[in-house]
Amino acid sequence: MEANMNEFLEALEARTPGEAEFHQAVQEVVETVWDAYLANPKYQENKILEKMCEPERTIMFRVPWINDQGEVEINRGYRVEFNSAIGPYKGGLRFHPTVTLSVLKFLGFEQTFKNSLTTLPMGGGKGGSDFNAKGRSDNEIMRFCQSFMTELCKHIGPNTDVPAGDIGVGGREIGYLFGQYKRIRNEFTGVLTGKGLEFGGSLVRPEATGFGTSYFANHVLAAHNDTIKGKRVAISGFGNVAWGAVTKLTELGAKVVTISGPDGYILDEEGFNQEKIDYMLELRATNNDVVAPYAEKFGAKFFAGKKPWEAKVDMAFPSAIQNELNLEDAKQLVANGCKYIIETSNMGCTAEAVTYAVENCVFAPGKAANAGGVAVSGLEMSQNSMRYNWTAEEVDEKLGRIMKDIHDTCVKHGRGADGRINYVKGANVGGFIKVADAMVAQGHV
Ligand code: NDP
Ligand code: 8G0
Repeated sequence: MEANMNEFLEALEARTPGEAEFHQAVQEVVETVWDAYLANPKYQENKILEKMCEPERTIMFRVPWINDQGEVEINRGYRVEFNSAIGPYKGGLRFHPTVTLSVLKFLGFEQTFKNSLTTLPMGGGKGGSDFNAKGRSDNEIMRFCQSFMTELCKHIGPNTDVPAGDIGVGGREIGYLFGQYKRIRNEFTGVLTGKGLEFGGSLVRPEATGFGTSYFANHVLAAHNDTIKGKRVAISGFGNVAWGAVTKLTELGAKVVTISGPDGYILDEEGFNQEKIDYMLELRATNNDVVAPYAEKFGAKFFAGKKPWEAKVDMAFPSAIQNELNLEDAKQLVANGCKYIIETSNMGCTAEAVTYAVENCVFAPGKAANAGGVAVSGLEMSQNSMRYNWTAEEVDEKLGRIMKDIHDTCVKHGRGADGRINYVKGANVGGFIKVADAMVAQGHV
């Protein structure tokens, strides 16, 4: 069995050379679902895992645009339509200089299982560009978004593929992308999520990922007879997801002591309050890639070029970008008394860090912990289809229920004979079975 699994992974690597992030994401899933895969002969007859590892469609395109100096700039655009077995492709768009095909393939692959876990009918996809927004004017960002959508609009639609934001794509970019889609297609539909409230957005979507991860953390703590009250928390990043997590964790009684940016991290022993939380939004809107000004403004400490995992905390929430927490970081956290790592960025931890954390503390994987974002995107799609809006309380209540269901699924498939919950296995098996069964039912497509 072991030999077969290794052969499977070797064949995948040979077929997709150089796609390190994609291999990392696939390996984690394959290792944890292999028993479930072998247990059902239909999965093997239908080569379900092989199919799952090959995107249904990959679109790559040129994005030409004119900068404020009147020069032409060229970026590369992508949409990886990974799996539509249980619903239209759904997943964000990332604009960041680190974007490659491998990064978007890992994200689209993970998205398929995550979306399955949400209980909503959404397939998996991801897209984006290597565009770097740093130092760009608002007009440049609009022109870039318009050029990007001029091609993308041929491939998406409310019943086909529904993108949203991700790193570097927030409310402003979604507005420009939606405007261009509507202009070219002459259709007002729910083709994107994360829209402004005036044109079909859902209440609680901006908060959803950070709120959802906090609700998930609460269930993890309860399952370990523990409570969030008074917990010291390290968060990385200072974007949309970090903001939502700081807000809800603070409200639930935790003390968040760090946020971070590419320039280093902030240690604020006082914890956050509303003024500091509001300031995170201002910092992010500057497009300057720095958190250091927070330290000056609020008298906190700033550690240039360092990651927040050296701080002494009870819980860590990586919330920035993939592989931002490595084995050394995980060891340091655990040595300093950290009991919970709640992965909130996608693949925020390296494979070695995950293995170590699963054995030495409680580890929740991103595809379970951060699923609240895409879940509320699914609720935005439902509201758009109904041409009706739910209140913030209704959306938040549905989000809370979905996060509880995801936690229950993790426990169902992840609890071992010793009683410990392996959340990585639970999330992967739970997400896998639903997609696999749908694929078997739909034949060789
Ligand atoms: P944002 O663009 O709003 O924020 C990302 C933040 O991380 C930025 O502040 C970015 O700074 C910072 N960052 C990038 N690289 C580093 C680094 N090496 N160290 C520290 N900070 C860094 O994106 P989101 O908050 O939306 O996304 C954050 C993570 O959450 C991503 O992994 C995303 O895939 C995931 N996620 C997002 C969801 C959503 O609904 N938005 C849903 C589920 C998961 P800079 O831009 O200056 O590089
Ligand atoms: O709403 C979405 O489809 C979306 C946006 C950004 C990230 C994610 C994710 O689940 O990683 C989903």
